[in-house]
Amino acid sequence: MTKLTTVAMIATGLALGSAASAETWDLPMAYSATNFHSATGAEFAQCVTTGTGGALTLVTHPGGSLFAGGEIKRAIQTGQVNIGERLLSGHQNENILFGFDSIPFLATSFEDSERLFDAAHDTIEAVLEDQNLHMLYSVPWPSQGLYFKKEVNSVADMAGIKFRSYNSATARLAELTGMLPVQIEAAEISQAFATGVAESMISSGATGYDRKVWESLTHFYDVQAWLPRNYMLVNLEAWNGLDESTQNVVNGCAEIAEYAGDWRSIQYTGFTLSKLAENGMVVTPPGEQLATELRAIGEQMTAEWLEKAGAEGQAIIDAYNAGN
Ligand code: PCA
Repeated sequence: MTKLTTVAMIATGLALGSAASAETWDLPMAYSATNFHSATGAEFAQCVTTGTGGALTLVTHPGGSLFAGGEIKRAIQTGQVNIGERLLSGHQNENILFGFDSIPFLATSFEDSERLFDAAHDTIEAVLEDQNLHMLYSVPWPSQGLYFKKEVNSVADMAGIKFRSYNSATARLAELTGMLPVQIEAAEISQAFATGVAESMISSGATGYDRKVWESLTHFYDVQAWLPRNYMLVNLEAWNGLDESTQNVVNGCAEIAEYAGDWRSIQYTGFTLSKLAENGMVVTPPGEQLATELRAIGEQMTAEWLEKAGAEGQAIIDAYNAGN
């Protein structure tokens, strides 16, 4: 067959040989391209594309440009896209177990977060498989602190403040502290703070840095509430449709991504907190009263989560505590 004929056949969709199985998958991500999760995702995509010799090409779309954060999981489940990255605790309303990583003051260090993830891994994997999803890797955000545009020394100081939430745990925290929750994607928060739609949030130094929140906010209290996780998820049918050698490459790249993402998250913690301070924010641990009052709220939220999560939730916490 002449070269020209082959080209013509590919062009008319009658592709031959390896070209026949080459696929391109769009990979939506919610956070800005410069964010460390997005950087890890971009490297993962490159690793898969290179490793499969282009048989599977992953094209990342950071910043919520293809699907907003809240839509990514459904898009993968329903096959609108085959792969994407998502903060799973944002779907705690669907299944309370997804919120295991947003229980206040349960696991507040990277080490504890890793152990908590190990304790929850198989349960979360099974819940995802039931939803036509397969987990490739997961990376934690740095621990969560409170941002305000004034000094706050007690829960009473928070009354009436408009609070940006990103999942139901953050919304519940707002309710219990007398604040007014409004759910806003990370990609939209600079705008929300600039226009006064929100005046505070709980998040990492990483997100505060990525979104330059010092333009609107003044205080960061490093309360170290929890470390929520992002997950790289793939549509289960699409995953099962890949041949074994492609799956092996994807798994290898996922392992590297998880390692690199963890490392980046740790490094980014100190860097971003110092950048908040350099840009004029007060970055400080909470005062004693605030810390004590938040702990009491944390205990209530833990009890509420356990009540909803039942035996499966309790088993995660027990397995985690058994390692303490
Ligand atoms: N940043 C994300 C989730 C947790 C975090 O640190 C956000 O604020 O949306």
